Amino acid sequence: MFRMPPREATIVPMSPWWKNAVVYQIYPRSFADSNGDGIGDLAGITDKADYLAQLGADAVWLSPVYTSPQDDNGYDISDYDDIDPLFGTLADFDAMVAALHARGIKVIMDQVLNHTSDEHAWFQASRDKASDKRDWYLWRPAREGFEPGAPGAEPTNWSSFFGGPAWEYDPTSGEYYLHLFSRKQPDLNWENPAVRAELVAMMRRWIDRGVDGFRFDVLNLISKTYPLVDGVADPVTGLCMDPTMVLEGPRLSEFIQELNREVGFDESDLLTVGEFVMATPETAWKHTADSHKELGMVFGFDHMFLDQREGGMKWELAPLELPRLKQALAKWQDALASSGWNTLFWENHDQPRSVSRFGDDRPEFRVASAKTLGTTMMLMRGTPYLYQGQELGMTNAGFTEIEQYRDLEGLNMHTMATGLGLPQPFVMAALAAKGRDNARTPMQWDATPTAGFTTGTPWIGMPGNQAEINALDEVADPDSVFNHYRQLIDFRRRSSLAHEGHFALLLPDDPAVFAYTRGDGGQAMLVIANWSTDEVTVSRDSLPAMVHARPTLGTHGDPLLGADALVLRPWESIVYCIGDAWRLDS
Ligand code: ISL
Ligand code: CA
Repeated sequence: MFRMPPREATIVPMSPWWKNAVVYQIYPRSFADSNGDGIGDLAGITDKADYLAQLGADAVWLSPVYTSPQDDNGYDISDYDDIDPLFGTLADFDAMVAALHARGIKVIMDQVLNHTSDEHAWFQASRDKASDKRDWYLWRPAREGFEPGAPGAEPTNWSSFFGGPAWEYDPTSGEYYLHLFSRKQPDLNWENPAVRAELVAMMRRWIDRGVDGFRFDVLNLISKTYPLVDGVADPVTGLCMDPTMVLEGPRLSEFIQELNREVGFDESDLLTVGEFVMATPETAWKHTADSHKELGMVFGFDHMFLDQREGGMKWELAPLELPRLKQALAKWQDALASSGWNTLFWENHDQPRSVSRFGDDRPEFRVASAKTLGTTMMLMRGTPYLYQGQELGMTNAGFTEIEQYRDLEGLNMHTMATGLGLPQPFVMAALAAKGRDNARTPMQWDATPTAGFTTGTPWIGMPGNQAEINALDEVADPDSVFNHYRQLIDFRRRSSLAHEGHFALLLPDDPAVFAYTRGDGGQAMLVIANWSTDEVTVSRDSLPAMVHARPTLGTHGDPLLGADALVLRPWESIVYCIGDAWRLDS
């Protein structure tokens, strides 16, 4: 009943390669453990290379595996040129790259350039006022009129992203250093050309080692606006919680263009993606339009802010309204329609599991909703990023006790909220819904007690549903979430519409249906998805004529298409195509 493009169908791929790619994000610590210490590692990834090829990943993005005290699970780097012993050695890294390259899978490294670990040799040297590294970080004296180290003496009133002041007092030199994240993540001073040159040289060494691209952590924080001044204080914390104080500084484009040129993004044909805190479609365009010579694409988070109180913190839960989600995504699709490029994602290592957050993880809806989230995302215009386990429909962790959590962001929030006297059930519910640990539970490879992730004790607990959700069973089951993603990836690879077709949102105000077209006229694709647990009826008048066509892909078998209406079952999604480059159903 479904019609996929024939195997031999070839399309002319768009250039550069990463516009056609599907990227699979690996959080190494939680992917596969090869030596039984309970922590995933590089040899574990190498062991799973066939699985990644079977899914159809074109590239993997590895969260940081560099030497690190692991205060923020590797986003605190103490040596950019080596592998943390937790994850293996440089030889293990080379073996992993070789195994992935042998299967046509490229390797994207995470680069944390805004800050280092406080245990990095640069920062250690920088603690000494006389050192030539002093200026590599942002050191400032106490606020005027305040005793250094006294309450309120921080140079500005900024909050760190992880809670508490963004300045740490260093008694030896009597000054403070800036850390927009944890106190073990001091911010580098990008105004200093020696810092920039060192980072460029380091990235070139990784390219020489064979890596194919970079994901840049919090890249829009690297250029600060000087002088550093107070912002409006939040009445509860007394700190300025407004990140716009530190975003998109005046030299941001200049710094990124310099990276592009000096690292050689184009010459080395790199995939480059910047994580942009609170990006707007306009800033995304600014930094990704071809002629601006900055980045391939950016991660924006507009669609990740819709299930929280508007203007509030991510912990302040609010129900998600589908029209707002559709409009948020469509806005990005439109803004980057003619130049610039989008990223497409529902998950990463900082976000809850999409099936629990946007879908419905109850047993009767989990598979259908996970598939429909996949259909909806994978056929928009841009480069899709799948996060490990998303292709299995993995769920949130289901933790109920604070002892089960590992992530410093969640633990800090818990301490702070408890200190403020907020009721425990309220705090625990926020953590259970939004905590970053939801995405960090071990990858579920099989139904055994440790899910085939380790022979030891996993570093973090698991949801306990590996009997129902695991790779071994899903690979074998043609109706699994895994095989739906595999089909979507396969279809996408062979459809020129999926790559290039113009995006248009249909039924923007419909509270349950997510529908859009790609392309126009004689060449078009319709994606129609029921994002609810009810059956919904969509009149044929409101849909393009191509609903006559035989569907290309779907989640529920033959569509329920009547003379006047298409009936969508709970979480059903269907894809129709006419006149795609492979010319079926025309
Ligand atoms: O998670 C977020 C969006 O909901 C933002 O807070 C933001 O994306 C995040 O805090 C920045 O994340 C990146 O840098 C952090 C690190 O902890 C994250 O894991 C990383 O993705 C500091 O390096
Ligand atoms: Ca290990």
